[in-house]
Amino acid sequence: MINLLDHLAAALGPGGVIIAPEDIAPFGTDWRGLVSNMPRAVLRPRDTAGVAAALRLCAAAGVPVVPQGGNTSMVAGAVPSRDGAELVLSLSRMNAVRAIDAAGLTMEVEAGVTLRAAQDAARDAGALLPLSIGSEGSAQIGGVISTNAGGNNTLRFGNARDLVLGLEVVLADGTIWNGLRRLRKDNTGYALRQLFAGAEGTLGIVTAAVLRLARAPRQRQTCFCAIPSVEAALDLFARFRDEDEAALYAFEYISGAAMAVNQSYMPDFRLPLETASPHYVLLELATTRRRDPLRETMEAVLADALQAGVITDAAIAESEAQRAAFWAIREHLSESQRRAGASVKNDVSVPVAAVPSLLARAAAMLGARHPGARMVAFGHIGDGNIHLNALQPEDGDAAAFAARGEDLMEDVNAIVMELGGSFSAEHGIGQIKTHAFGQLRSAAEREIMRRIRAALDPAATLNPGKLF
Ligand code: 2HG
Ligand code: ZN
Repeated sequence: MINLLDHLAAALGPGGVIIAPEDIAPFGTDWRGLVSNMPRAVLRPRDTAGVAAALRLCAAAGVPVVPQGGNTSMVAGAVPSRDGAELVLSLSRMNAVRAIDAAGLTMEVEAGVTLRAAQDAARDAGALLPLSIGSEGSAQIGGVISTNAGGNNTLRFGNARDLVLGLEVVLADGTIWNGLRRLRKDNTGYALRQLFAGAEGTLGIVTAAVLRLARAPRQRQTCFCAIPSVEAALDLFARFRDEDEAALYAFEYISGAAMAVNQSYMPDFRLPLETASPHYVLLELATTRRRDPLRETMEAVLADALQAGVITDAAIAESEAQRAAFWAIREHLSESQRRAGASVKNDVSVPVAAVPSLLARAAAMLGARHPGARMVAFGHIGDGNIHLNALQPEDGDAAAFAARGEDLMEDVNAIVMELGGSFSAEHGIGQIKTHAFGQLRSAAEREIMRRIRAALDPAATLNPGKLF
C-alpha cells in the first residue's frame, strides 16, 4: 500500500493524496452517521486523466476505490464498506462548469460541481436545471447521476437519468469513455449513459456530464395547503393535473407528524397556516408562458377544493422570500428527523392510487409490531414516492430502536411489495439496503446485474459492498 500511495501521489500531484487521519476521517462517515469506516487514504484528482491514472494503479494493486461526491447518500453509498482497506476518490476538485448552450438548452459540467452551483449557472444563463433535492447545496453532479437522484421536480421533468444527454466515465481499469454528446437523438447501440446513471459507482466513475436544461419559468405560484386526509391530497393532485398538467412542477406531501418534528427541532421554519392539520401539501405551478393567468388558475382550483372539503386551508406565497420559506420547511424535514434521534428510512414507492392504502397499512403495522415507533411520512406523493420514515419512541433508547431497524424495514417492505411497489424509490441501495435487494429482487434480475458488473469491473475494485 505504501508503494501504491507513492505512485498515486506522483500521478495526482500536490494535494492529490491525503493520508492524515484527522483529514480523512470525515470521508469515512456518512452524513446520517450510520456507517463509519476509515479510508486508507483519500484521492483528489484534478481532472479526468488523474482519475484514470488513479484507477489504473488501484486496479493493478487490487485496492478498492470508493467514489465520493458530496457524501449525502441516504444509504451510505459513498463511504467505505470495510475499515482501513479502501481508498476514497473524491471528485470535489473537478468542479468546473465547462459550457452552457442556452439556445440548445444543455450544460456540460464536471462531476464535482454541486447541484446548486449547476442550478445557479443554468439560471445565470437564463435556463433551468430542473432537478431539486434537499441536499443540493452539498450533493455533487457525479453522485446525483450515479444515484439517479429524484426530488421535487421529478413529477414534471423526470429523475436525474432523464436529464443526462451525455457522460464521461472512467472504468475500473482506467479506460476513459468520452460520451459527452449533447444530442437529443442518438440511437447508436446500447445507451451507455443510462447504464452508468444509477449504477452507484459500481460500473465506472462519472467524471463529467452533459445535462438537459429547460427554459426558465416566467411565473411561479407556490402554495402550502392543509388537507384533511391522504385521499384528499390525491384528489387535489388530480384537480391540478386536470387543470394544467404541464404547469404542475411539484406536489409534495408532508404528514402532520413530520411537520411536528420540524416544529420541535427546527422552530425557525414555522407553519405558514393558522392551525395545525393532520396532513399538508406543498405544491408549485410554473410556466414559461408570459400571459398565462397562473395565479388565477391556482386560486380557482384551491377555491373549488376548499368548497369540496378537499383542503381546509391554504397559503399562497406572496413573495420570493415567502416561497423560499415554504420550501425551507420541506427541505429541512430530513435534518429535523436526524436531530430527533434514531430513525429507519423507508424510501418507498407504490402506484400513486395506492398511497393512502400504503400509509394506512403501515400505520396499523407499526402500531401492532413496533409499538412506540413514530411514523413520520412525507415525500413526492405525485410520484407515489413516500419517505415512510419511522422515528424512535420519544423517550426510548436510540440504539435499541436502530437494532430493530432491519425488522421494521422488512415489515414495511412486505406491505410495499403487496401493493406492487419498490423498496427503494430514489435513494438507491448503498450498503443499507443490500439485504432487501437480495431478498426482494429476483434471482434473474440480480444475476443480470452481477454479470454486467463483473464484465466492467472484473477485479471488483469499484465501490465494493454496495448494491450486492
Ligand atoms: C427528500 O425527499 C429526501 O427530502 C430525503 O429524499 C428523504 O430523509 C428522507 O427520508
Ligand atoms: Zn425524496
